[in-house]
Amino acid sequence: MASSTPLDSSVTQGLVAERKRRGVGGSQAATEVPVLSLRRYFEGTADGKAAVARDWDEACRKVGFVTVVDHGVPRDVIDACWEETTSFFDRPLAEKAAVPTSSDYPYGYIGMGMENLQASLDETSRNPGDIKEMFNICFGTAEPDPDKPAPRWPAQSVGMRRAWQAYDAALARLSEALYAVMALALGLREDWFADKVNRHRNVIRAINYPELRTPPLPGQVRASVHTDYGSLTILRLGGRYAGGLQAMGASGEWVDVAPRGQDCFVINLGDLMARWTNDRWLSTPHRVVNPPQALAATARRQSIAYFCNVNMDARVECIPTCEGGRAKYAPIAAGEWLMRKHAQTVAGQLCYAVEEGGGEGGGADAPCGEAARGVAEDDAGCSVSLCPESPQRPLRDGV
Ligand SMILES: O=C(O)CCC(=O)C(=O)O
Repeated sequence: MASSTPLDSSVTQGLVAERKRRGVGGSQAATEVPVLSLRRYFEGTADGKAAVARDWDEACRKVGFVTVVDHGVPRDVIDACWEETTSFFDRPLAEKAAVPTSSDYPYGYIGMGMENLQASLDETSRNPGDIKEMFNICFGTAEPDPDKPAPRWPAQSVGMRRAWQAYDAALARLSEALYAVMALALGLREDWFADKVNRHRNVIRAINYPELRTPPLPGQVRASVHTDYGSLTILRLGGRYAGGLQAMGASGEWVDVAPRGQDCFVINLGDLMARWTNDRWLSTPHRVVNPPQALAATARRQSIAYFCNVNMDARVECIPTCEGGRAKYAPIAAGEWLMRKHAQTVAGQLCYAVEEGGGEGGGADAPCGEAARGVAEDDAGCSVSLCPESPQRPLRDGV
């Protein structure tokens, strides 16, 4: 367990109070994330499926996080995606940033310090941007979905495309199995979610947390406290230092979410699922804290989050078996909810300055100028400067 960092402690307290007000459950005693094998679900017997569904229900009521093993995703598919992702992040910043996230493309590259996840909980948050860079893709499904932008890739990415596509297909299959487990856990028909996710907008988000060669800004962490927005997140963790992910307990205490062995996924629920289930299941606040000082210079970390998002036009309203006499939330359209949350985290304080080949922060084209304080060097020798005190500044490339 770890204590709160100064800048997120007020957010943590606010979250605890707000969750109490909403009557959100959760176990005070949840000191670790349960491990769940999907083997009995895949074996296909009614008893086996029911047992998995029961354990899933308990984990989601008490913790909102579960570590899944025997998940059925082939190891070579995971490894290929993992390695292509590491190679992508090793490329020069200019190549990565050539496919930026933008108002008409909410995927693509998001650079160091450009996202402040805490702002999704508190729009007035002015804490420094998170110390990570990301690349996002949404493949969609075979169903017609004319509004969905086609995936955009960096140059020379044939291997990456192939590996990510295979990963997406395998994780989509895993998510289908998990939706079936969830339906059984909620006392619904096994295929209850099927027509709500047949045009899903699942997103692969690869995240690189580079080695920390200079001290972070006060309160700056790898990923600030947030809840996820969609239905569920399937996370693969690794790198030289895989630690740092923490889930918040009912009293605001932080519990380390340690990956168990090599072949598991950490799964957590998002806000949409909490609403859908009338808070029977938890969308648990979490964060990624910085590595211990002594390890920081070598503590590169990588994660690949698979965000499961339902059909954009799905109407999310209290699932009948979860009503318990009163639906707490008004119905919402899934897509609107998602885009509003996304916009909150990348608007506001975002800017960064880049000098190819190293150098001090605030180069010739640096939007931050002298104000830049946090400087990290990426593997390609670029200096990346974070300037949290320059809100509302336009991003590079007119984003
Ligand atoms: O990298 C991790 O371990 C967690 C990332 C995360 O929580 C997120 O991006 O929503």
